[in-house]
Amino acid sequence: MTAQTRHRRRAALAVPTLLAVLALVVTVVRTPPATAATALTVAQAISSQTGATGTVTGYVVGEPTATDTVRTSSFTGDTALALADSSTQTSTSSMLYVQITSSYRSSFGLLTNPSLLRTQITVTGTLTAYFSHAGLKSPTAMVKGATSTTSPTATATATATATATATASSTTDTYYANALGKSGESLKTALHTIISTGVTKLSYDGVWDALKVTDQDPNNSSNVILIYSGISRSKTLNGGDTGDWNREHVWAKSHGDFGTTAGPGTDLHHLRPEDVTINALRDNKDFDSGGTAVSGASGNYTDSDSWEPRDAVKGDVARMIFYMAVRYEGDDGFADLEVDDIVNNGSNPYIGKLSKLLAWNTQDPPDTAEKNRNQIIYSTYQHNRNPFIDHPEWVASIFG
Ligand SMILES: [Ca+2]
Ligand SMILES: [Ca+2]
Ligand SMILES: [Ca+2]
Repeated sequence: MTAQTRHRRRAALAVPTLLAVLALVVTVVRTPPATAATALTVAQAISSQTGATGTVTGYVVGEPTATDTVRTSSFTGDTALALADSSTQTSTSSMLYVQITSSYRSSFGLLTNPSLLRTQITVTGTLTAYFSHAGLKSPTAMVKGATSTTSPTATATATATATATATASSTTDTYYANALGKSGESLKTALHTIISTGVTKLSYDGVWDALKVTDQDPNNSSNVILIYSGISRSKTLNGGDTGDWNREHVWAKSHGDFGTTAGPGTDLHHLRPEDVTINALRDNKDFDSGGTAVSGASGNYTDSDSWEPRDAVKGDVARMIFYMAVRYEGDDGFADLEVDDIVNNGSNPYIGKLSKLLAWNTQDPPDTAEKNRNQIIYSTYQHNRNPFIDHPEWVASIFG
């Protein structure tokens, strides 16, 4: 009965093509040293990590993602860039890592502006370590090109207000810089801010097309994989009839009553394709072990008050639930979603069962497909990440 039209949609992941931009070799004409507003070179900024304010001119040479790692293609975010005195510099020890705060990300983030690579910019901010590396944080001005200002901008003027901020671990990327070293409630608070900043909210219609990309079958680009049943089904069979797949809210809509307006009801981090009939069987049940085998969804079990997903997605489900609890804190017009250790939560803004979800997070760690999905949502759709896919150990710190 399936005479299906196959649309071959190639998921066009915008991988920035790096043309070998041969920068014109320009002799940098340096402003005479006597001029008050001369910007620092990158070398000078690296040797002036005093916590004072400084203005630096340099070439954008990549995106730092760890102390010793600077990406020059396939950028992952808009939160940091690396500057050097030479546009072709590859040694990280000759680079200054610049924090890009939210107001500058749309103009200076490399994910959004890959063509900035190898161009000259001028940045004013605090000369202090970023990522355990020579850096500039909390920029107060970022402009393209070399500055020619004659205003008496302070250059490395010693101030007594240098704040000693903790430096980031070399193993963690810039996206989580403000969460590093924290635990428990303060980690949750920091992550809430990070994953709620600069987010693009999809429409419920937009979710259809996004799921065809985020949940594409790796072995068949015409299909999506259904979360619970694990079945590969044609992308074109999205809809509401028997045999179609539709949009499963892993955090059931009724648990917080958020519906399908832009917000939690359209958040791709917990939306997955599922067969219409199986989706209805899961209904709004909490998660727990046990019950009888679900017909048509091998490895899943259910009873009157709970749903047990198949082993391969137990951890995925847990991390989606934990993401929702951190992302939605009641400060944006929607309910404060939280995890508790019971079933039968009904329409309360809670989902259980915490003890099971903690175990499932450990039992089924993130795999390549789950990480890839997180990256696509970040780079192409919502511009936020599920921290528990990147750092599953944070689950126990916050919820354990
Ligand atoms: Ca049960
Ligand atoms: Ca899994
Ligand atoms: Ca919450």
